[in-house]
Amino acid sequence: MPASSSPLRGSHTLTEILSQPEVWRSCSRALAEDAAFQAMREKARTRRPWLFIGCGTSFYLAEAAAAGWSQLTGHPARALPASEVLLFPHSAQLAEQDLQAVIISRSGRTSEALRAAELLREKYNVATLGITCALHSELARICELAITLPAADEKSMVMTRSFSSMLFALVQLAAETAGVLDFSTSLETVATALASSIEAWNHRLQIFVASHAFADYIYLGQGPLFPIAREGALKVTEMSHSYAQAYHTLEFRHGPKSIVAPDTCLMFFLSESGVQAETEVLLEMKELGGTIVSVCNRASDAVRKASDLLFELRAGVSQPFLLAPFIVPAQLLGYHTGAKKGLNPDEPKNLSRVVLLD
Ligand code: F1P
Repeated sequence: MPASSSPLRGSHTLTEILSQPEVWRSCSRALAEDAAFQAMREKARTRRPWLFIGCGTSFYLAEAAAAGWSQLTGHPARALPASEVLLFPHSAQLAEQDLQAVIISRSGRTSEALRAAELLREKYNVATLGITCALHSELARICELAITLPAADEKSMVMTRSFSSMLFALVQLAAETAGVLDFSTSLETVATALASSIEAWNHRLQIFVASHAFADYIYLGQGPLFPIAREGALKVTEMSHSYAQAYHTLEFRHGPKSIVAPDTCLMFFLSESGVQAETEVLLEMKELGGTIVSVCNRASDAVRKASDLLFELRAGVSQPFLLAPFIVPAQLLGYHTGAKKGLNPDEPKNLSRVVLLD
């Protein structure tokens, strides 16, 4: 990046996207020394079910964290937007005994998230864990315990490394609580795999975006990858003001596939356990003329042949460790599509870094 006085439009976002492998490593090291994280690891052994809560990107993070939590611990976990906890507390089932709430907020200031934390703690006497990137945050003041990841904080209004780093922190808590595997070895495997690919991924996406014009962006994922698909759609919407939708992969056949055309960009997040059924949808959409972008750990020949653009991580880790790295191609697609339109991905139109309500 040229050392000019004013940063290039959108440079914060790109720098923060490319910094993820190193930031994941430093966050994980910091958590090993973090008193709140260690205290939560002890408490977590007896707490269930788990309710993950957030707004915007932090809500999709909550959904991915809940899926990863259940996969790693075998314990029940679910996710809700903070607004649902506030507006429909009864259907949020907050009176469950030993319920553990996790409130996620990069800024630690989002009004809905703070109000949900207060309601859970004061009215429903629910255990509250806050997770944020902001030091000395309001959220940390309200919650019983709070994990803070300042290394993952961002200058960009758009959440990228904060999303993936806070997700990895919750995967680390789940893995260490369940004692199922050596978290740091798996994290190092993923960080090394991405670090060796991310510059090439960035270059290939820049060329792909420059040589295509899309009318619609579709993101498809099943199970724990559905929230990743939702976050992918939000990234291209925030950074390039494009119209995007996310679906469970097999659900896309039940109506939405009517829009597929060559100017439809379909990004598939392929899971390890459902890949055969997901690939059948991918091949069908290729037949219908869609432009296919595939994100997976290792591609089959059929996926490799049918993909217009393919991202393989090639890391020997279990599914919960693939959630964070899989969002990177979607972050880069959103960034380069916004930059191509002459927009500033650091400061999307109509958005504020924090949604503050009176
Ligand atoms: C949540 C959020 C962001 C969004 C925008 C507004 O913020 O919705 O996801 O990109 O910046 O705020 P936070 O509660 O995680 O700080």
